[in-house]
Amino acid sequence: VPAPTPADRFSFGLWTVGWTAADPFGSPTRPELDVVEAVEELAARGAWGLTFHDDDLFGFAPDPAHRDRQIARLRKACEATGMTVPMITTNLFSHPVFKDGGFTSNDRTVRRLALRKVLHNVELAAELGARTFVLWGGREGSEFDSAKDVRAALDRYREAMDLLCGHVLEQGYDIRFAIEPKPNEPRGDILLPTVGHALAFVERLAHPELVGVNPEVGHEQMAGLNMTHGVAQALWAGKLFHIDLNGQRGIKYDQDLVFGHGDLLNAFSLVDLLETAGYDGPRHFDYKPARTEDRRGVWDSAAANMRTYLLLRERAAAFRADPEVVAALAEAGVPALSEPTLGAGETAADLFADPALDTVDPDALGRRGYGFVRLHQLALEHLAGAR
Ligand code: GLT
Ligand code: MN
Ligand code: MN
Ligand code: MN
Repeated sequence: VPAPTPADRFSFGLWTVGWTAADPFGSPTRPELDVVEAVEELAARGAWGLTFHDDDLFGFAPDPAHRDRQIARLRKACEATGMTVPMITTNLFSHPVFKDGGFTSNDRTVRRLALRKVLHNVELAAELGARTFVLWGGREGSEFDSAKDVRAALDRYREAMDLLCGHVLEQGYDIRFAIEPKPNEPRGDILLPTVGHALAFVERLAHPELVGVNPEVGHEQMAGLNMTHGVAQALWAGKLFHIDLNGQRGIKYDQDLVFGHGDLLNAFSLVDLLETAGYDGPRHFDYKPARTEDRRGVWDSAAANMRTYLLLRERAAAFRADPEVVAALAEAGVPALSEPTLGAGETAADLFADPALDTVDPDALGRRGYGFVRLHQLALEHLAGAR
């Protein structure tokens, strides 16, 4: 497996390697990580980009001198290492003011504050040349059905998105927004809980072309969904603007494991999809180094994300190139699904009148085997290095 290089477009959130591992049950197990060290250590391991929330870099409501200093230090570290800032985002979830949400808080003043906080960071994204702006609405939701008018909340969410898009268009910024779905945690129920909900929401906006999705492996899997299917639908809709790669084991709290350390077969099919569908955006890791890890464990786990991706990329390419796999795919009818069901110009009347369909024996067709299990075993054997 080759070593990661910037051409692989691997990026990390400052909040990932920088997580001090405080959880709801315990205090931090690691010291704060400085942004310059994060850039240097990631660059040394072949990463391409660093992403961050406003609060990660300079805190909530920073004094302007501190904010400027932190931005300057980040810029300098990027210049020295060749690292980039491909995406930034805003924290609308940590401060108590956002406990009932940002864009969709029941309190109008909170909503106005949230919008202005995001606008400030959109300006910063433009300054730093970040082309994607992620919005994870972790606090947009409720625990109690009676406490949130969901239709009004969606009106306010749309109002916020329309303002942000209008601002970007007015200013001529080269920035697109990516909504990150999550079903729950920290709220009991979060609005836009899955890729599908987010895609449907985007179509109701004033500038749908500026808004896509940022699916996260673990978040789809927390909803019991197939990440590869969600990403495929986002690609189909032209809406995969960004992606959060990590690992999750089943329907439970958000684990943010290293990519591949959860559902490995689904990670395999996801890499296969990204690499064959022509996705050319960032491969962004949104994981948390386990609470048990010291500083060395942080960098080992960062490297593990990239190595796993490259390993899966290699295994997926071998799978595609194997003649037995090609034959099994054909037997399974996978390529045949790309053929349109109707002939050119065929109408419902033509279908009614098609004599070939009159002689088809549905019982015989129903006895056809598809060989899906053999095909999947071939995938597993490639994944396991047995072929
Ligand atoms: C937070 C969340 C992540 C989001 C980040 C972007 S913040 O850590 O759990 O999934 O991607 O806001
Ligand atoms: Mn997560
Ligand atoms: Mn998370
Ligand atoms: Mn994420």
